[in-house]
Amino acid sequence: MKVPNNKVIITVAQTGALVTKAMTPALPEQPEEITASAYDCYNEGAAIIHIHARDKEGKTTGSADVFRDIHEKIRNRCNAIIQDSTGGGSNLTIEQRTECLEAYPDMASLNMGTMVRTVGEAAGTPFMNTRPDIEAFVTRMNKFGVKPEMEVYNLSMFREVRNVIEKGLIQKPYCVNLILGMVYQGALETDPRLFITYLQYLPEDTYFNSLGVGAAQTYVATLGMIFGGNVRVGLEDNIYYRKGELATSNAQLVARIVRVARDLGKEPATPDEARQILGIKPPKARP
Ligand code: KMH
Ligand code: ZN
Repeated sequence: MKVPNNKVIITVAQTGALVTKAMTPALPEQPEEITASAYDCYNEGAAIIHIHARDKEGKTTGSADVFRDIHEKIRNRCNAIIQDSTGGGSNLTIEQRTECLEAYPDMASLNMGTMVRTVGEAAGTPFMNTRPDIEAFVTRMNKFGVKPEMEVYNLSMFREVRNVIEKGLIQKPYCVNLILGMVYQGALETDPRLFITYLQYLPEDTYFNSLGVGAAQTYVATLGMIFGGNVRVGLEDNIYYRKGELATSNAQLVARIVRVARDLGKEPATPDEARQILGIKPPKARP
């Protein structure tokens, strides 16, 4: 499904689980840093903030209290849509990965299959998302009124997308994030032919997001916009502005994709417009 009125919904993934301050000092880790960066990104045109939380030492945490703190701080500054990660990090159990839902985000990531990490500290560990896990995650999201964004890393994961739709576990319009380039975690490589193949497997009534990891970030986002989709950028997926030059902030990456969007004749959707397009209730309607 194409986003209406030549709009594009921009998600910024600011922190992630794998990037560290040693890799880039621009990484926001603590609630104050995440909030300040989110506000800058909102001002540049991001409508959705994808959130991973860290503890005081910078390690990935699933703590609902930390997520609650981040949500409150961001909601005090702006009305951006808050999307929590339930992917977590390799140190978190399945239960810990859904704790963030108790902090009532607007959306949450729903990873659509199991992969084995192949490089880095966590090499050899599985990123577990079995069918029963996925069904349990989405059931919990439904309980808290949280809209899932389905994270698809390869074509076999569409089987799980179909499964949650067929079982009525997920409501229209569906959101699917098409991921290319995270090869160490099972994603297809960055190749436009694979992106076009992805598009052919999307179920009806689905808005798609386009996510390229590493150097492919701007390229995949641009490709996605050409096909009428939404985009995700940010330091979680790519820490460079260009080859050999670190990005100075998440907002810098958002600003660049807004420029590309405008050159393609598109305007970034505001959070209210994005809520309307994706069928997400305003935060005031939440408990
Ligand atoms: N790391 C991204 C490629 C999640 O947090 O649950 C996908 C992601 C998933 O952001
Ligand atoms: Zn994430």
